[in-house]
Amino acid sequence: MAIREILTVPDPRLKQVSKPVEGGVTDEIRALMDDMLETMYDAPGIGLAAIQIGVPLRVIVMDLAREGEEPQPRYFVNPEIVETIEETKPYEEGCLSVPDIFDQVERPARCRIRYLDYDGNQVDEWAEDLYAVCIQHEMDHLEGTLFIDYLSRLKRDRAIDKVKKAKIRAIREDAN
Ligand code: GNR
Ligand code: NI
Repeated sequence: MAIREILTVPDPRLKQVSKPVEGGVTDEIRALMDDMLETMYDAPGIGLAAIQIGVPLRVIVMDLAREGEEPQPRYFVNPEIVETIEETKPYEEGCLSVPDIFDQVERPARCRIRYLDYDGNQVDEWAEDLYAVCIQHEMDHLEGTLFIDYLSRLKRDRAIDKVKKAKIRAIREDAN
């Protein structure tokens, strides 16, 4: 297992549409998911899409357990949202690819998802609460969409500028 570098805006790779995994959940895909989970825990974050470490495949990992709780790693290969309810809910979102920026995003409150798990078994289930927020946020990454794309252009441009400036500052401090 290895911790990989997380891409941040405005890296153009984050805008790519990720490709479906062909040939099922192989050991190679499991190794990718192991690296993603380790990278996510290290960050730390509650979800991670493969494109965030530069791999344009439809693979997601997640763990919604709170600090002190037993870890609950979840793995999603070729996930699809097959149904959503009309009711929407706002949630204060953040993203490891847009570090230290948080804002409200409104999304369907529940969605039904279908995916292959770590063992390659197909799962079909409803997601609600934080699970619904996070899976929709991660599915957006697979389409090259970030949560800041739902904000006004002014807010989005400011967010990207802040991340760019923080990166420059970090590099400077590293040199000292
Ligand atoms: O760690 C994360 N927290 C979070 C908080 C609210 C809504 C979505 C998320 S996902 C984010 C990790 C991430 O960037 N996943 O793509
Ligand atoms: Ni994200």
